Amino acid sequence: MPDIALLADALADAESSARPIAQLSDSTSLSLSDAYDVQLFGVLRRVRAGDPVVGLKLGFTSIEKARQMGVHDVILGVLTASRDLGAGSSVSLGSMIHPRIEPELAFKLGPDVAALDLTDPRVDLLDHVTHVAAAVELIDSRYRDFRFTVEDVVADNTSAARFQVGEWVPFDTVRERVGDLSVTLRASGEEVRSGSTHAILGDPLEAVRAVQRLAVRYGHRLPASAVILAGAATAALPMAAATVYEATVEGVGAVMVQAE
Ligand code: OOG
Repeated sequence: MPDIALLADALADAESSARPIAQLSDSTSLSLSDAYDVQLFGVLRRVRAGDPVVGLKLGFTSIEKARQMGVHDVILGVLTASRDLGAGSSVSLGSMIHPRIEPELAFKLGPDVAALDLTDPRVDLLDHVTHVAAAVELIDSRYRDFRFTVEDVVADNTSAARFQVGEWVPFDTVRERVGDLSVTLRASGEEVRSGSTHAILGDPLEAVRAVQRLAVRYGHRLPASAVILAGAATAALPMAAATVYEATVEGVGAVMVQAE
């Protein structure tokens, strides 16, 4: 049996010191379920230290992204309050190891979702989506060279590092079109990534379904008014200092991050 606490400690230290470590799978045999245990252990410790869970995120929902990383499975990670950059905020790249940025679509769920029984087949999380927004996720693998197995990256909370969500718009106003909206990422004004929400599992509404399915499987809970990051719509972009990044989702909005 792997020592879950020890592995979670190694990842937490790598994150707080911004120094990468070797892949856990180099020295430990980890099942996917062990990896989710390591992830949850790390998250629960943060929660106990006063950093509450505010949402969940998916990884590898984009075919391009999955190809970039050489994996096939959709994975689930946890967003906590301290990783939310907040509106208009800047981020110091020195606090991370080798951050990359991804333009994403975010969903907001209703205040009642914490009480939902996600295992009940009559419960459809999509009925509880209230808003959508353009978002960016900053990912930062705690592993050397940004290389990992699926188990490694799950243990590392799916590389979650920071995120920022733009202005929320009511879900009803975009629901019919949400499956094919253009997504762009600009770096100091220059377009560096472009794609469509179609790249997110063929339809980002599938991401909400995937969150429900994986949350049930791995025992993740949804907080009230949870944010869901549906996963990247394009390949990730390595970040550079002194750069303003702006992600736009057609008909939804835009969100900006200033990297220092
Ligand atoms: C894993 C996280 C990927 C996404 O949107 O696909 C992710 C990684 O590539 O480090 O968040």
